[in-house]
Amino acid sequence: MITTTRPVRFGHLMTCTIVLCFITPSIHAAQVVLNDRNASAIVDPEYARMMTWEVDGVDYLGVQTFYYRVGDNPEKPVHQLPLMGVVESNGDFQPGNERILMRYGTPETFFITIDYVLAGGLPGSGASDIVEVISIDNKSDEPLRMSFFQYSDFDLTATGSRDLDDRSINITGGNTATQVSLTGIVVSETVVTPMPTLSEAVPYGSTSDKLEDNVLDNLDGSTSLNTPADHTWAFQWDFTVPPHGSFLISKDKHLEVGIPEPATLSLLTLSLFALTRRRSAL
Ligand SMILES: [Ca+2]
Ligand SMILES: [Ca+2]
Ligand SMILES: [Ca+2]
Repeated sequence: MITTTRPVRFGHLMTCTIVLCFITPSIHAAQVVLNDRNASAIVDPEYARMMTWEVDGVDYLGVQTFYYRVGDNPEKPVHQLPLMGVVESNGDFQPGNERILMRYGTPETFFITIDYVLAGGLPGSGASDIVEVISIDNKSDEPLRMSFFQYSDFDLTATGSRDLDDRSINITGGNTATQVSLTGIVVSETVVTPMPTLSEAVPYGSTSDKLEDNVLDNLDGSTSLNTPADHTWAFQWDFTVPPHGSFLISKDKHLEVGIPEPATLSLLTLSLFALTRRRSAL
């Protein structure tokens, strides 16, 4: 394992600390904590999953993770691919690393790179965002026919109960999932690009079972769930990546506990605007 810490200048604006960690598949990759203002999240590179998303000290996430399928093979968890590297970084004026990149795959076949950026709101505001960009890079000389799956199990409760606190999930426009708790907590996810091929909104267990059973499955196309239960949702993309080409998925998740204050929305908008400018400059 090679670990380096070095300062990097972003023009005249800020100093960014980047921690690079190149990993061989047999080496354990430690969990990473992201922090920004009122929010924190624990990411587990070894299992390609986000395990917690705390806003003002309360965790609302069961798990978010990813699966892939090549051709007509059964879908597999992304973490079964070799973990090629983890990059944590602090690229703003707020304490703590708010960004992590995780890369899986092999240089001879393909890479799947997951890029998370956490944006918190003011303390006590109850609001936070996570921006995700997933890149699938075909490193071979042949077209790569693939399906990619994102699975989310949010538990929107401050009580610790995960059974009946989710009131509804609705997927609208084919690309926006909105989950609401009995107490009015809202988490939403908009796929900026591209439009998913299929979605699924079902009680806990159904989607994870079909994605883990080593048999080819597609999501069922469901878009609504209005019975209180432990809810989950998932998106599926079917696509072909040309030789040495890339496929990019961009998403934003927003968590809202209570009524947003105008100042909170302004801060989040500024954070996301800065992120967009930073990405466009890379
Ligand atoms: Ca920071
Ligand atoms: Ca399956
Ligand atoms: Ca749930």
